[in-house]
Amino acid sequence: MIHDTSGIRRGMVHVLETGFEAMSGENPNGSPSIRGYNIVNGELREASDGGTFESRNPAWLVDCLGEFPQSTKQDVRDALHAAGDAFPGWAATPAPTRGQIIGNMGRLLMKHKDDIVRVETREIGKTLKESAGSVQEAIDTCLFFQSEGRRLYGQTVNSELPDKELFTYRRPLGVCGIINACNFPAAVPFWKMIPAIMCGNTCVWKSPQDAPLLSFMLTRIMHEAGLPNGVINLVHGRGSGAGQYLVDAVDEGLVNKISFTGSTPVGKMIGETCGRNLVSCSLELGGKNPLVVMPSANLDNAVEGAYWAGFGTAGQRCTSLGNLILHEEIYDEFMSKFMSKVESTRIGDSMRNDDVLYGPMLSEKYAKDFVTTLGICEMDGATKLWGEGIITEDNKPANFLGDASEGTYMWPHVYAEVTEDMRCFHEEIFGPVVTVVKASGFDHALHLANASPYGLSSACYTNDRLEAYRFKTGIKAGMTGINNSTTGAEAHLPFGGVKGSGNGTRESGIWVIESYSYWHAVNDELSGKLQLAQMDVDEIRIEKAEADYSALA
Ligand code: UN1
Repeated sequence: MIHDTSGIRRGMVHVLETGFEAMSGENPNGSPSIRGYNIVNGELREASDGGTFESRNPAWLVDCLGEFPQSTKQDVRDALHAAGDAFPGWAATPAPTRGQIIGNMGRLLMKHKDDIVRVETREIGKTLKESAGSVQEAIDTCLFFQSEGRRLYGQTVNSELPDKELFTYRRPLGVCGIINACNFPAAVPFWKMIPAIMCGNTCVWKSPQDAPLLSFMLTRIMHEAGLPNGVINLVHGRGSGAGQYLVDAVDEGLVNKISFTGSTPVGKMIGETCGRNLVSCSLELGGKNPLVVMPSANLDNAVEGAYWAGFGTAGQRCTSLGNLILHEEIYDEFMSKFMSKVESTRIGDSMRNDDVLYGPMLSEKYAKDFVTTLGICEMDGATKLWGEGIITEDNKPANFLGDASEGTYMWPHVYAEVTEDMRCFHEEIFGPVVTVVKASGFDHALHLANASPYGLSSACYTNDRLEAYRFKTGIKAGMTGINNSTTGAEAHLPFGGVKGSGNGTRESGIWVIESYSYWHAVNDELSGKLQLAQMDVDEIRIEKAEADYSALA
């Protein structure tokens, strides 16, 4: 249970008195309605210097979700010390018990799913349907790892010496620093923290600056599920402050693991810090995910997949479509079907409009960064087929619903005649834009699919089995869809990339356990004497074996 040691009310609704339902309702009066806190050792804490920042609904900027602590270096250190103090007790808790608490979290998430989904949509503007998908991914993760707590197997291994036993055990790493982007604010932190705590680690979670209320709700639910204090500690912050303090603490020896989802440049900086300290890190970074369409493909299906991969979530998934690579034979037919969908895209606030494909950008910052990066396509001289930047009341597509001045909405963008020598072919542009590249044949298409610096997700639409096989074996990527879009990983398959998309670690399923535990090899000598491995081993000589064999003949 979370204890209130804050003593602060300031006329706002107190987070522990607020039902989740109240958190999910919009509040268009412009001022924060909820006071949010860090949660350290099970206590509500404000920033040590009293600093705060606001969280606003990007679909309706007057709707302020609340005010949250702008954590200081000291706050992050306090959280790390709380996680360090909680570690021995949690590591000693039987893994099946840890799993049961995780299962309780999944069941509580199910109970509160509708409210959590509404908060996710309110805080980052994703459609209700997509928020429900993200929350379901967190639930699936809990239910998967509940039973992993009953496995967490080690091995018994035969010794080369008599009267001696060998074993392997999975051991927790210690204190994990968790940093995630806000686009999957329920699924991604749960991908990280649930296996981390299942293995017996404790965590300090720096919430994404654009989803502090949702992160607070999730941490509160984790405690209500029976999590002991100090196992998960939540710190908020806007800008690079709190996240950077967490990474800096690696140099001070306060962190045993960093798990990060975000941009490649930040991932590289974290990797360098961890590397010089020999601290393990999991890095899930950017992507420029290719989707190839070959002449044998079902074109309607391919158009559907490319459209969803490019513009679902307003293109703000790390698995979103980057380069659409079309075989020249189907180029015109594909593009005419694709463009008619793009031009009729329904965009708006999903809380107030049904059936929108996407809502606003995740926040004003994401909108600003998108517009800047989009400039690369223009500078490269790519041919713009559709898209006029920011949607305003005077500049909006036909199917924009609502009042554009209320939020941060973007047109869908399509740039054609993109070639391998252009920057926009290689750089991730996080938002609703697809760059279209023409291929002369399968080998050329595969070459293009491999030509960007990234290797996260990929897809190929074809009904030629040999082509599908050659794509699967020839593509360098962590994930591949055959006749499917680039997005949509499931919670029990390994998620992650190669090349510029990460350092080879994986999230999800049994594979992630490698990232949050180390193998401990133990030998138990029962003979009562010193037996030397390799040296005291009975030698079976070939000459003797040959002699024995000849005797038989
Ligand atoms: C991300 O964008 O960081 O596969 C995660 C997908 C989602 C997860 C995306 N299940 O698109």
